[in-house]
Amino acid sequence: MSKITGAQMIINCLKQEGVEVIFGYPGGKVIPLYDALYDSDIKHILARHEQGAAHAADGYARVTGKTGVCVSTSGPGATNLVTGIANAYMDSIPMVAITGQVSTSEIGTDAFQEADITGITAPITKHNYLVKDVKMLPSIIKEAFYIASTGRQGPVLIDIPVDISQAMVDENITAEIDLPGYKPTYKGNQKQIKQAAKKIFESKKPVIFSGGGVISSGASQILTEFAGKAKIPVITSLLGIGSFPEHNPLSLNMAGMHGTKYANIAFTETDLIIAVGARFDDRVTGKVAGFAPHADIIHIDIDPAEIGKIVNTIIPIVGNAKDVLADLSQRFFELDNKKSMDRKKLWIDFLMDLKQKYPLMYDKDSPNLKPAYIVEKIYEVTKGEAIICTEVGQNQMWAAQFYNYTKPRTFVSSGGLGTMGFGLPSAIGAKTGRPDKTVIDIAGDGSLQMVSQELATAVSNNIPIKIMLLNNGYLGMVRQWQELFFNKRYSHTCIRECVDFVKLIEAYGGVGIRVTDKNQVEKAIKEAVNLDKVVLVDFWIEAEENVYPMVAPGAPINEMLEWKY
Ligand SMILES: Cc1ncc(C[n+]2csc(CCOP(=O)(O)OP(=O)(O)O)c2C)c(N)n1
Repeated sequence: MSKITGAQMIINCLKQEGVEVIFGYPGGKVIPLYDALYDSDIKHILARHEQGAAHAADGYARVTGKTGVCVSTSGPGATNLVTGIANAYMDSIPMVAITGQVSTSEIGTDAFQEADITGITAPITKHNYLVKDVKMLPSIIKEAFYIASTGRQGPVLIDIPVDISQAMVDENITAEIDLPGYKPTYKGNQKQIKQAAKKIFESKKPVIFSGGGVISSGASQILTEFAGKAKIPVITSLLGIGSFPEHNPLSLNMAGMHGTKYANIAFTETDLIIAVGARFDDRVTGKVAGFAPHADIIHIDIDPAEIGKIVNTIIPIVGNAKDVLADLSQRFFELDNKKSMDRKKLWIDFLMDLKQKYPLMYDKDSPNLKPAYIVEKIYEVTKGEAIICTEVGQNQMWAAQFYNYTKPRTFVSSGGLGTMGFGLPSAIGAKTGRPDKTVIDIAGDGSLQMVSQELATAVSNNIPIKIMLLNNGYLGMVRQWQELFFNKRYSHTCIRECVDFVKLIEAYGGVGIRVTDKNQVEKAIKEAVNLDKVVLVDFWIEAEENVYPMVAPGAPINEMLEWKY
């Protein structure tokens, strides 16, 4: 039997998993892997920092539904991946991270560039491996991809000592998956589904709460059909954005700290929440004791650990959102449809009224450059067809509020971890996965500076993303809290005039456009979108603009600070 190196085996295994692109950064302990990559047709995108590689793999996974792959060397390379891995873990994104490690004989000796990355990442991976025998590579890699992409998805790390990559192994050894303790449940319990259908049928004021699990399981279409036919309004979490078309009258948009007033009132008034693939994050519930005081909760989730974790549930259903919704919908429509709708009519009328009464607002007549106006214009110019990635902060909330998302996998944002610097590299990953789409990073000036080196990645790999920088000269979201709750004491949040972003993108070889006037907004967005280049539009927005509505930390979600008319 012919022999190959461990590194060549890794490449063969990745190809077997259908991997077309990996994001990475080389170093001593992965040189053998990079050497094998040299002869392979797997595309490699060289990031400029391992965190960028991890976020790019994450963005790629979010828009394609495939497992994203990132690679780094041992020690500092591996620890630089940590934020990206934690980010993927919190948002349940399928990712395989491959790290180099010092030789097996050196492990535990504080060898040069040694870090115990399996120890470090144990709490932020679904599973991780240290490969000790080259013959184990095929089965470990197969298992890693299987675990990352099934059940509740998430990151898996494979740490590979350099001598394992260099060792010789039979080319044809076969890999078997044997994971007796890991059997995700896809089909929900039929008795509970029947009970849930009856409960929905009887309720007068139901809402569906749709989370990221709806998108990752491919349940958006079934959800949309079910909600539409059963006439049940839909509220999303941040990660659920795109799971239900926002132009549908039944959409109540996003709830929570910066959600719509009508979604938050709906949660407060509802008698039944049907939560699907959503985990009741504190940004949604506000003060848990005051959350949805009149509601019974049906919770559908692939991860049993999520059910009952934050809120009490009367009907728990463990399963895949797509399978469970299909069964639930069938059961529901076996009941008397008309009776159910008559019961819910007042509720729908009430919510439609609220939507009219409390739309998302900003001062449209202001001559100043308003971020909400810019996001609306981005929506108009791209006709709602772009993939929008975001940084973290006010920019993220304006991007969530004022672009109208109609399809799953078009809104890419760091939900659970709230990672500044996620937007630019995730946009690189998203554009790599969906080259046919316009990919835009709606950015803040603080976040962008955390990863601005990735501008080089985009330019040098010809990945023509568009960065729409809402430049307020502040760490805006923190400044907003300081304004509202710390008496305007802006302690270390002013970052004005620290960098000329137009010159910065030009230095990297991209195109920069500065916009200081409202009248230039549309033209600049059009120009950026139509150029086949990396473009950064530096919008000098009104510095102290706030995101409204807002629930103060610790308050119930129906008590919202609002934009003053
Ligand atoms: C890595 C990281 N560090 C700190 C924070 C805390 N934080 C949340 S929002 C924010 C300000 C973001 O500023 P900017 O990127 O300029 O966006 P803006 O809010 O102004 O739109 C900070 C510091 C974070 N979320 N992530």
